[in-house]
Parts: sequence; C-alpha cells; structure tokens
Amino acid sequence: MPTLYYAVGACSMAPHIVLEWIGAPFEAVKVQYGSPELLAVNPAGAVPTLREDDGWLLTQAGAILDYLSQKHPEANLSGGDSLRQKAENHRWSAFLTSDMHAAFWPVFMPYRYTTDESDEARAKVVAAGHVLVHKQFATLDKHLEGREWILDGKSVIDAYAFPMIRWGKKLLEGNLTQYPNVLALHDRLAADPAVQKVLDRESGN
Ligand SMILES: N[C@@H](CCC(=O)N[C@@H](CS)C(=O)NCC(=O)O)C(=O)O
Repeated sequence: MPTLYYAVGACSMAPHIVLEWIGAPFEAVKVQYGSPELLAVNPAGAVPTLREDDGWLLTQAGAILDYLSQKHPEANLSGGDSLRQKAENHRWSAFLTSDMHAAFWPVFMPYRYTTDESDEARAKVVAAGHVLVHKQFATLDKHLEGREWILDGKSVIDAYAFPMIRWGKKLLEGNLTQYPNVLALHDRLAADPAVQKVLDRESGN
C-alpha cells in the first residue's frame, strides 16, 4: 500500500485528505522537516512525499494529487475529463503551488528572503508576504463566487487549497472574513468526515 510522508498542518494535508477520500489502504508517516527519515525519501527534506510499494517515490504536492486522481478515476476527484476541465485542474494546481503556497514562504520563513538578520528587516518581509497572500485569496474568492468547489465537483484541488486556507485563517488579519467564498469552502471541507479524520490524525488524536 502507498505511504504518505506528512508533517502536521503542512501542504501534505492535501494528499492526506485525498487518500482518505479514495478510501484504499495507505500508511501515513509523520515526519519532521529535514529529518534523516524524510531526507531518505526526498532530498529536499520537504513534504509531501508519496512512496509506492515497489519503492517508487513521488514528490511535489501538485504531481502527487494529479497522480492520485488519475490512479483512482473511480473516486471522481479530477474535476472532469474534458480538455478544458483538465486545463482548469492544471491552472488551479499551478496557482496553488506557485502563487498561493509561494506567497506564504516569506510569512513562514522570512530569514530565507533577506540577509538582514534584524527583527525589523524580517518583519518587513513578513508584511510583504501578507500582502501577497491577500492577493491570492482575493483571486480565489472571486473565482469561487457562485461555485461550491474550485473545479467542476469536489476535487483534489479543493483538498490542495484546504491547508493553505487554514494557514490564512490562522495568520492573516481578518482571519479571511474578507473572503466569504473562501471561508465557505473551508467550512464545507471542514465538515467532511474524511477531512475530520485527517485533522484528528494529524493532531495526534
Ligand atoms: N514545491 C513543493 C514544496 C514542498 C514544501 O516546501 N513543503 C513544506 C511544507 S508545506 C516543507 O516541507 N517545508 C520544509 C522546508 O522548506 O524546509 C511541493 O509543492 O510539494
């Protein structure tokens, strides 16, 4: 059965949710960033990493989500099979990887974005990150107007957005109340039994 290497509350929560939605057996292994255990399966020392039984390893959240949705078409988590539906899947996966996730890095790890070690310099990097993150939530909120899910039907892309929405809810001024459609997506996902199972597992319950 596949093994998912995850860190608590991280972007690895997305494939963790998707594996629960699929419902086939899998193992979830909690790891620390940069630990020898994680470095052995992902030289970047980052999560998520998926390992198949034969030892094949896949990294990058977007690739793992796409792989899982294609491996399990019966779970209907791709957002649709038409040319344009597939393009929308790739579009929003790229948005979450390159725009949304990347916007959080200066917030989480300001020291990677300035060589100035002063608290003041780092606070400025965090503030710049907040502006960037707000921009991405505004884009997502606009897209979600009148929609239940990001694609056509519940998909891996909603799972991908979920951990990032949780970060925004916790870290941003306003706690995302400025983005009611994003909050509605959060609440819809948070009410999902599979998502609750993952949240329980990740919090050690
Ligand atoms: N581009 C990678 C980024 C993975 C990534 O950086 N994950 C974070 C957790 S959300 C991590 O493991 N960070 C540890 C680090 O950067 O040292 C992906 O999308 O999977």
